[in-house]
Formats: sequence, structure tokens, C-alpha cells
Amino acid sequence: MTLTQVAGLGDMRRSVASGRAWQALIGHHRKIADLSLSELFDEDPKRGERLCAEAAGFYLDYSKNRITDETLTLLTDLARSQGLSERIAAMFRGDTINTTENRAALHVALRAPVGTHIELDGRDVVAEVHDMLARMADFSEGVRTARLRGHAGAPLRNVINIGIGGSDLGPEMAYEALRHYSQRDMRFRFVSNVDATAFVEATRDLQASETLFIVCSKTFKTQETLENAQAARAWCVGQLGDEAAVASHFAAVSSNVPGAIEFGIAQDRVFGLWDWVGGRYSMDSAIGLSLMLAIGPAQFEEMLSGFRAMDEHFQNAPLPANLPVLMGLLAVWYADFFGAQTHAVLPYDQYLVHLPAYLQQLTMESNGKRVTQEGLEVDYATAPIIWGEVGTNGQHSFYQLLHQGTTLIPCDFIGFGQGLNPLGRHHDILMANLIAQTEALAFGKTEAELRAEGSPAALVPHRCLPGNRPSSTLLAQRLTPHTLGALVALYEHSVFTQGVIWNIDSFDQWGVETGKVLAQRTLPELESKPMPELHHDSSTNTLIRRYRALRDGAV
Ligand code: G6Q
Repeated sequence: MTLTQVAGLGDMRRSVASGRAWQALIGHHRKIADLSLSELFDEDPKRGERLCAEAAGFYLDYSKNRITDETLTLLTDLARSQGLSERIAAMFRGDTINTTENRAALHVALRAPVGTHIELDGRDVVAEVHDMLARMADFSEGVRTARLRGHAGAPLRNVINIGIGGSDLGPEMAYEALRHYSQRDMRFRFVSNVDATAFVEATRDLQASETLFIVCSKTFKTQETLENAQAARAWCVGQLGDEAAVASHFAAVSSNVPGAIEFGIAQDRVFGLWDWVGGRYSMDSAIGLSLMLAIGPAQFEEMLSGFRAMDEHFQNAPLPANLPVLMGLLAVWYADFFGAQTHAVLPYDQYLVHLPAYLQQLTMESNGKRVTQEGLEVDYATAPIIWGEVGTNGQHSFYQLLHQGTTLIPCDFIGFGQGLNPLGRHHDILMANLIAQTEALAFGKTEAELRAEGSPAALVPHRCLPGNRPSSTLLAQRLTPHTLGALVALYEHSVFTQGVIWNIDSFDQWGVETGKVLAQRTLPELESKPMPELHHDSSTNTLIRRYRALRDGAV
């Protein structure tokens, strides 16, 4: 079955950019591109109360975006013309929406409630998910309560997650985000890079007798992860003096169960994954085992309930009131009609320090594509570059460019009504900064204001902030497991919405393969003695020679 048949769409071989809805947006953009946010707010004093939406504990203020009511109508027309509602239904049904890898992208099943019926290849997917969650809960409780102990009988107080990409960024981001709720007599670390420093620094102050390694690799074939897992095994066996120790100090999360068992991990400590979970969509699967060890099964379930609440909203809310749809359409609006090449994510919460890195992978690996589902080169921009930093740190570094630079950078601000660590005036100060930044970006500081304030004439152009810099603000009461789940699902579905508009496969990642293959070819050229004949370009050949010389102390 082709995608077109699955989703019941029209002829998707025609570029979305040549369609009526897109063309209408081009005309509309021409009309409103010069309108300022100041004018839009003056015209409609209730704009800030009107252009907002709520779901799953989040309040979204999108009034400080360069849009009118007509923009929203035209963007939702575009979504309809691309069959967004049908594609959402197809994803939740488990259709083969990841066409280039010929599989479903069914991460929504990871948080579906018991009793939901999703069948894939004759198997009850939701029942399998809940069986796995029960196994994870039993294991996590065992370690947390010290029922399960190390080889020499010591409680396992250190957990080191070994994985990379989707098997690292989600668990690390979520652990840090929910650290407040974690078991504080346990330590959690994440080793991803194949740079030995990562492993050595993560283990240098730990005792192997108290350390549990979780090797997370969907394929169990990833070079970096296997190299780090081997180092972990050697470190563990070296300290404990017994190969048999591996059984009590290692667990694995993988869809390649035989690979994990062959590595020496006991079968009952291998937690499975399904091919319909993509790495960057897997933090709420067994890939989140380290998180469950940190916060316990009940709070992990709370997080799943947050994902679920946003899933239900995404499935059921009308497009114009649908948070992920609105955010996805705004991303398309800026990328394709204003030519914005980057998008900043600015969480005003220290616990969300790794959220920008997590969203970089989610967005850029999903939608950094240059051909349509049918393999035709796109004639429009796809994913913007995602970047960001926690507030207020960013304000003292790159916000200068946000306010006065020459590029337009739409921003997402994320904040909470209550901080998790009340301390003096900190939280009000933090949030005053968030709110003030959205105001300064939108309305700037005019030359007239500066003159009225008595600014020296020569400094007026330097001090002037043009404003009209768009932002959206997300607020929730507290950062809890539930709100984290809802926040991640919000971005997952926003990314999906963008992918549907751009008619790309958001669930494959062919672009990262070539580099991996070339590294496999280069490694023997670095290691073998004598140096083999090199057949790369002159730059690559010279770099290989120079590296060998530097390594061997020959220069
Ligand atoms: C994510 C990608 C990628 C993947 C890593 C690790 O969507 O597929 O980041 O997660 O390459 O792969 P393994 O889990 O198979 O080791």
C-alpha cells in the first residue's frame, strides 16, 4: 500500500509549494510581512488573551507571533490540504508511515492505556508494552530497594547508562528534568561519546561493586556503545575479579536480544524494544530504564500519563486549538515564508538544561530532509536548526543577537508557576526575566523612547531594539513527571505536523549512515602497521598521515 492510499490523500507527487494553500500563504505573507507586533496588539487589545490555547497542563501564548487570524486560517487550510488529520489517525493506528524503512512509527503505543487495541502483524502491541513496563518496574524496584544487589552483595547505588543518540539524549534529558523526584542516595551518569574521557570520568570515583551498567542500544551494533560497554565490562571484572560479576552488574535494552545475551547479559536483564520505536522517540520505552530506576515506577507512570494527555489532545482537538498543530504550523510559517533558518528553545528551568539538545535530535534528525516521501527534491525549506539554553544564562550571552542581530529567530519560552526549590525571590526573578524577554523581543525599544529617556543621540541607533521578533510562551504550574511527558509529546507531535506539511519521512535518518561507513573504512587506516596506501582525496589522506604522526610523536 502506498502512503497516498494509506492516508487517503491526493497526488502527493506534486510539490506542496505549488498547491493552492501554499500559494495563498505566499500572497498573504506579502501582505502582512511588514506588519509589526506593536500594530497587531494596538489593533486588537485583547490579542494576548485571545491567541492562546491550553492542553495537558500547558498554556500556550502564541499572540507574540507575526500572524493574523487569516494566517491561522490559511495555515490550517494548508494542514488540511496535506491531510494532517488523516495522517494523525494513520500514526495512531499503526500504519506504515515510516515508508523508507517500511515500518510503523508507533511511539504513541508506548503510553497507550491498558485495554487500547493496537494490533501490528497480528500482535497486541499495547499488551506487550505493559508486560515490558511491568518487568521494568520489578527490576527497578528490586534495585532501588536493594533486593537486587551486586556480585559481592552490596546495594547497587550507581547507575551508568551506556548508549548514544536516541539511546542517550532522551534518558539523560529526562533524568535531569526529573532529578528533583529521584532517589537521592543513588547516582546516575550517562556515557555516550566514544571518547574514553567520558567513560573514565564517569567511573573514576565509583566502586564497581555498587555500580549497575545499562547498555542501551536498539540494534546492539552501535560501535561507540559496544566499545564503551566492553570498557565497562573490563572495569567491572577487573575490580571484582570474576567474569560472573557481569550477570549482576549489567542490564541491556535492545531489540537485538541475542546480541545482548552474547555480550554476557543475563536474559532476564534484557529489556526488549520493538522496531516501530525510533531511537529519538524512545525515552518512554525501556530506553527510559535508567529514569525509572531514578524516579521509580509510579512516577514513570505519571510521566506516561502526561504523554497520553497530550496524545489525546493531538488526536481530538480541532486543528486551530491544537497545541502541537499550532506550534508545528508556526514553525512552517517562519521557516518557509519568513526564511527563518533557526529556532531557539529557551526553558526557564535549570532542570531542563538538556532539553535543547534533546529537541535538536528530535527535530533535526526527523525533519532535516531534502526529498519528499516520493524521493523528489523539495523546493522549500524543511527543518530549521534548533538550539537554545536555559534562562537566564542565555540572556547574558546570545540574546544580544536575538534582539539586535540581522536574522529572524523565532523563540519558544518555557516556564513554570512554581519552582521546585523555593529560595528567596529566585523564582519571581527568573520568571520576570522570561516574561520581560518576550515583551522586549516583540515590542523592542524605539528611537523615540530612547530620545525621551535622554539617550545621547549618537547612541540611539546602537541602543534601539527593532522588536517584531516572534516568540511563543509555554507555561505550566510545575515541572512534574506529568508535565515533562506532556511537553515531550507536544514537541514530538509538532515535529510530526511539520513533517506532514513538508511531505517528508520524519522517522528515518539515512543521512547519518555514510559517516558511519566511512569511519569503519578509516579506522584500519589509522591502526594498521605499516600505513596502508591511502586512496582518499588529498585533504583526507593528509589528515590521516598527520594524525598518525601526532599520535606516534613523529612530529
Ligand atoms: C535515533 C537514531 C539514532 C540512534 C543511535 C543509537 O532516532 O536512530 O540516534 O538512537 O544511533 O542507536 P542504537 O540504539 O541502535 O545503539
